[in-house]
Amino acid sequence: MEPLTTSEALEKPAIRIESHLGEAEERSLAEDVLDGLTRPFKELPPKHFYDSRGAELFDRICELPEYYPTRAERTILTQSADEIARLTAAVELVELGSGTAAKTRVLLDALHTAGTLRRYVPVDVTESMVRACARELTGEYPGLEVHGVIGDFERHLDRVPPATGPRIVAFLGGTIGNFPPGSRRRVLREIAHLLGPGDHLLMGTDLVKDPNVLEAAYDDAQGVTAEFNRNVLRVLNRELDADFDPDDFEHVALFDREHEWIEMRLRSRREHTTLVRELDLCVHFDAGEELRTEISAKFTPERLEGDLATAGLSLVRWLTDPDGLFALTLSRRAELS
Ligand code: SAH
Ligand code: AVI
Repeated sequence: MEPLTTSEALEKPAIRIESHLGEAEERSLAEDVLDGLTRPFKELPPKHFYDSRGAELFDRICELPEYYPTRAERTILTQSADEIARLTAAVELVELGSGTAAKTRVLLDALHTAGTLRRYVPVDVTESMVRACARELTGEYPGLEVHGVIGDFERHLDRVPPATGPRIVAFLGGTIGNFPPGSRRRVLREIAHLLGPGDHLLMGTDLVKDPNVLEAAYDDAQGVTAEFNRNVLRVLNRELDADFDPDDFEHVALFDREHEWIEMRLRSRREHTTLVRELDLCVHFDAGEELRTEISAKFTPERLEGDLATAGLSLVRWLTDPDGLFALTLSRRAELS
């Protein structure tokens, strides 16, 4: 059984927020930690980075000179938002992993100007982000309804409300790249099932480029990405009563040329054992042992089209920035086109 849904009308009737994170979410963290930290090669899924501190650190990453994806995607959106609004005639925008919805405003502006926009549906695991973004956007766009879904887009896509007209499902920032190839296929297939005949998926993906540029984007000079990476240990300390010392771990970011993805890891500076009290689990780290915390896949046009096709999606538009750093794709369910 899925956890109980708490649905509440907030201060403004235009806002509805539903939370699907409860005990099950705590269980998911516990299961991921138990599973991931007892493997021969230790690993944790990246969704646990994003408590409110992690979300703030991610926002700071987006402003860093080395982290080009946010700027490149914003450039594409600015160039193409009117065309996207015209092609989709969307009355609603569902956004997966919406965060602060900073770039989303470019799209909302275009849909608002086109006169079609009625509803925005942000879906994110970070509760504070969904609530703040609902408050801000209803203030910024008169008449806009916001139906926020606090949940995990790997488990709660069935909680996205039914469409009220043509819609765009946006999955921006390159977050699809944070899934390894097998899960990526599954997630894309599930997302494709949110699309009806008049709907479009708008997805951002980072492109393969010079490894030096890529590695700098994930290992910035100010050390913000390093703090973001170590933040997952603070989440474990708080949520599972663990006793990690984040300073025991060095931030590592490297481009895996074979798989064409960035890997972020935490490398233990010394041999030590950590206790995760909630799980009654002792975790031993050798000096130099690494824990993988994220992959961030970089795409070629061919690979991306292949992934879309496997999910039953057909490409409508391929959009990129003048430097060819990042891509936005607009696609539809092939069988419904
Ligand atoms: N779309 C924004 C934010 C990207 S950061 C942008 O382009 O800048 C990734 C976002 O996805 C974060 O807000 C994080 O909380 C959310 N997220 C990560 N894994 C998730 C999951 N499994 N379910 C729902 N949200 C998730
Ligand atoms: C959210 N995601 C697409 C970011 C990325 O680039 O893979 C997360 C991130 N990790 C380090 N910096 C940013």
